[in-house]
Amino acid sequence: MAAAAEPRPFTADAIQGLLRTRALGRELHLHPRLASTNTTALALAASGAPHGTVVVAEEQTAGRGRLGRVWHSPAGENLYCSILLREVGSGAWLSWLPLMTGLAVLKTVHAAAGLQPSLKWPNDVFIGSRKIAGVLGESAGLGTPDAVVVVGIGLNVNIGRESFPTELRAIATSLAAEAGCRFDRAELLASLLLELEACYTAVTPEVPAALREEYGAYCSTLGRQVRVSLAEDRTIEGRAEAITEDGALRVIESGSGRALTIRTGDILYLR
Ligand code: BT5
Repeated sequence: MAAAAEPRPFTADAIQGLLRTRALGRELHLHPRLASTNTTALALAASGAPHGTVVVAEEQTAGRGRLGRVWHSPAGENLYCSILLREVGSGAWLSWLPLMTGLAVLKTVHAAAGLQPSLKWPNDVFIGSRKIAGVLGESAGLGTPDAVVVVGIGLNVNIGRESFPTELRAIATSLAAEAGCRFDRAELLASLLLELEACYTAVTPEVPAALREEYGAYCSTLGRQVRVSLAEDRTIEGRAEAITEDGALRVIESGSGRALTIRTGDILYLR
């Protein structure tokens, strides 16, 4: 469906003309260049922007990953967007939000290009052993009536594999690199927002078992031998066994056989 040279310009009007969502993207800001769409979305949240506001940039000069890492964000080729959510649940809703976001990105990539992506817990989207998309969730005022969550998504769309910087060339990919053709970013973003809205609505107020199972079916982490980097340079190794009801990863530690519940950590696949 979206596998064509960009037939339409990537503008706010073009994106909104394709939208079929209730709230997501009804207010949409598209900038030629931003430091980080997450930063701009958090600032908009502080000045009262409504639920569902979407911030998009053609280029990011300080695109952020987790833990201070950098998200490579060159101009004109990819999607960098942040979604501001005010209809924020608590507990399991919050902890499943990043996982559901990864699932929505995976479904969008699959529908657009017929590719078979997988999820690396909690929310990285991979094609084979290469990362095609990442998610960064940030929040403000949780537990207050002004609670807001900003979900940032970086999806590599039309960037050629040779255009990645050397350190990413072997570990990153894009829709175009995998499918051999260019994609219409306006159409992709409209599809992504619809998929996200469906996922977010489905997990309110509880995360349905069917969605948890669907996530598990796509999650390449389960059953793997992994090394988990935790806070303060601590690591553990074991077998990733399950996703818990609140979205954490259960790992059976090698040697001790203890069941550990990982809520935040970096996962390395050992085999
Ligand atoms: C992530 O971090 O995967 C979250 C990335 C979120 C980016 C979006 S773009 C819109 C919004 N605004 C922002 O400022 N951020 C969000 P993490 O799991 O920490 O992965 C970062 C690592 O992925 C880096 O250290 C690189 O190894 C790799 N990486 C960086 N840029 C990449 C890219 N474009 N494609 C694939 N891998 C990349």
